[in-house]
Amino acid sequence: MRTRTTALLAWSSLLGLAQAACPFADPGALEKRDDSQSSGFLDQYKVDDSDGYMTSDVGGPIEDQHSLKAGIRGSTLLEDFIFRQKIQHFDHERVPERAVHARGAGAHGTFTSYGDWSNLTAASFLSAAGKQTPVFIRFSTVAGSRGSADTARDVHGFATRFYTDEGNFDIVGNNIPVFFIQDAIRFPDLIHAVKPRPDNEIPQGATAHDSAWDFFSSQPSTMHTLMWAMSGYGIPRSYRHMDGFGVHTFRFVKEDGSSKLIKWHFKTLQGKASLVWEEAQVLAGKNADFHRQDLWDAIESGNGPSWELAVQVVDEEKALAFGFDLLDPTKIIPEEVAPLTKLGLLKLDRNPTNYFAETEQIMFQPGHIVRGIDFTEDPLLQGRLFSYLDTQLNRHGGPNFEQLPINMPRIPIHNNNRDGAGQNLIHTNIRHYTPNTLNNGFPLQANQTHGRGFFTAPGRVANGNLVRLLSPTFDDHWSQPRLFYNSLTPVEQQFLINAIRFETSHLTSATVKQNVLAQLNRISNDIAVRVAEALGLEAPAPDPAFYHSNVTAGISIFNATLPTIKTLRVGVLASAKSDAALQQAAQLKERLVKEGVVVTVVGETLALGVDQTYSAADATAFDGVVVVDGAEGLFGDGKEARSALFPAGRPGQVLLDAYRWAKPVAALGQGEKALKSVGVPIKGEGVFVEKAVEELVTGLESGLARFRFTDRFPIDS
Ligand code: HDE
Repeated sequence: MRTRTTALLAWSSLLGLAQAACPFADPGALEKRDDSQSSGFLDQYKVDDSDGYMTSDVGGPIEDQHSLKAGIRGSTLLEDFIFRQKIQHFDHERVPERAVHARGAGAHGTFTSYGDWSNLTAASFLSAAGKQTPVFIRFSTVAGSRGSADTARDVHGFATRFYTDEGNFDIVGNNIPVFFIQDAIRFPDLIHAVKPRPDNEIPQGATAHDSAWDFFSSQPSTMHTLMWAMSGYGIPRSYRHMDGFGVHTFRFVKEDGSSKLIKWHFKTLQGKASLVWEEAQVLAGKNADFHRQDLWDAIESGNGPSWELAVQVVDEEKALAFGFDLLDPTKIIPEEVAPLTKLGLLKLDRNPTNYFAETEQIMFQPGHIVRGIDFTEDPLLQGRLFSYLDTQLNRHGGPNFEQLPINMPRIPIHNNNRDGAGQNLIHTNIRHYTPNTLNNGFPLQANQTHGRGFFTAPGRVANGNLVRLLSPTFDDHWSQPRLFYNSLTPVEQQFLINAIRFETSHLTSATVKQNVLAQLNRISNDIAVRVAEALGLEAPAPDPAFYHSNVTAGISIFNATLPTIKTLRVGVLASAKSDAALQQAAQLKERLVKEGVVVTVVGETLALGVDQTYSAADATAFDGVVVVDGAEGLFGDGKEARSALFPAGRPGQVLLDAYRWAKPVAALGQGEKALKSVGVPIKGEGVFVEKAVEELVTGLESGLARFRFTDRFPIDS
């Protein structure tokens, strides 16, 4: 095993050679070190236990299954250093979980630039077509604790680290392009309101309670993000099927110092897809790891997800030109106003080796910025620049967290920061101050012209009277939530209303309910009336001064077809007692697997050819379900349907749930009887009944790409 110190020595010698000529003075010098960026960087830290004897932490071989005692039945001795070391390490295994975004999963990958984007930014990782940069992405939910269910309704974190050849760059974003509040100073209030009650710690990972909606309705800047979270965006089908957003407006800075405002977007190439609410709730109990499992499995099967990294670019002078302030993080820039420029492709292809070392210890910061990218005055972003550093100090317990392998830049670090808890580096420079003459002035100061240093956009100006206020250009909280609502399909609007009905039905405070209706009414009287109906309350009168009929593209999730059905999951409901059924299931599986579909054959027992039993199978595990010829007996009222091998009615439940949750369902031959017996309309959309495998596959493929047949859901009349 190569140690960290050896790796750094290798760097030092590399630098030592170059020092005379000062590597940073040569803009090309860093580029020449691209070999440092191999995805094997972490390998040098891996510990391989595949042979050898167990040792103590300091290297002596030991046996650790019995503690040292005075006599065979006697007390354990304090001198037992083997016992103490083992238990002590165990007692200290946990670090504080993230205050928010505690529940998550991550993976490694690569970003490849589509071109030389020096016309937009001096960022090195965007400087040439084909240039590759290692990345790590961590996806998360916000409110739940580390052990909470993946499918809780929530905003989802989408945090990306680029290990660029000019230092680490993080986009610590979300799957929703806007945020609840406009000034960072209110963040603790938001999180206190959303998290479980302080007395009984209920509910876990859920906003369906008085405090959350009390805050939302008292703080109308939350309305826009709330609309997104109550829609399909709050319950994505997987991390792979969601877009990512940087949320704030940032700046691209060019070599000549000029800058433009930008918004970051990650566009999923898997297509956007969402669960339906009841399914997400069932999943929380059936498989709390649904999203992390999905990401893990997709990568293990060689089908790692991809996104296109894109930006909306806007001239600084236009910061107030669109009827809102670009510094306000509760606003999107509609794509009609500022189209996306696609900068490159990001692909995840490697799962972590160790969850704690990589996913848990990666410490993102919006302040991890590289040359060519700069901040804006967005007061939410400004506050985050403090919070993330502070939180990492708390989680790690000291200032050397950037030295953890997953956090380490892939380039050498030179500065006068020293010592601190967990210092891993052995600094050889005894003149650790600047300016100095005794170390020939090294390390040198790098700026825009010398050493390709980070530079703040020279065009940025800051002055003004000191005020504790928010700009009046941040005042409109209702037009964009309405834009969002107008841009959904009628079924998606119904889903959103149902979600708000679900949440507000949990409220006990009459005042909060009234406040919620008042805020919703400013977005849309339609929403207020429909929510009020479920609450048994009067909706406020319409307030046309707030209403408009604008729409924007790219919001609807359910009206688009997925670009690929690879990795989607199909359950083939068969019977272990019918050879014909198993044969047909095998044929169907072979055919669908060719399309990259993951197929699970379900039977009463784990007979040959059966992957899962009916006692464990569930519609939540499948994107589509097929009943084969010969399995129909399991669905009727006959003896077989009441087998002790599975809970009463389970095969029919799997089929019916798949249908109720709008998934494609299909039957081969006599399997049709199963559909009829559970009440699935044979001629309905997304229901495929065929005699031959090939025809069925054609129908099912189109059904999977369509993903959900939402016309199965009733809409308020
Ligand atoms: Fe965060 N946020 N946040 N946040 N956030 C954290 O940092 C915070 C905000 C986001 O996978 C914490 O390392 C403040 C917006 C993600 O490790 C903490 C404010 C957006 C993650 C923190 C915000 C985010 C975090 C907790 C208001 C989308 C998980 C642990 C000013 C653009 C990153 C940590 C990961 C995590 C503070 C608002 C995204 C406490 C003060 C807006 C994806 O520092």
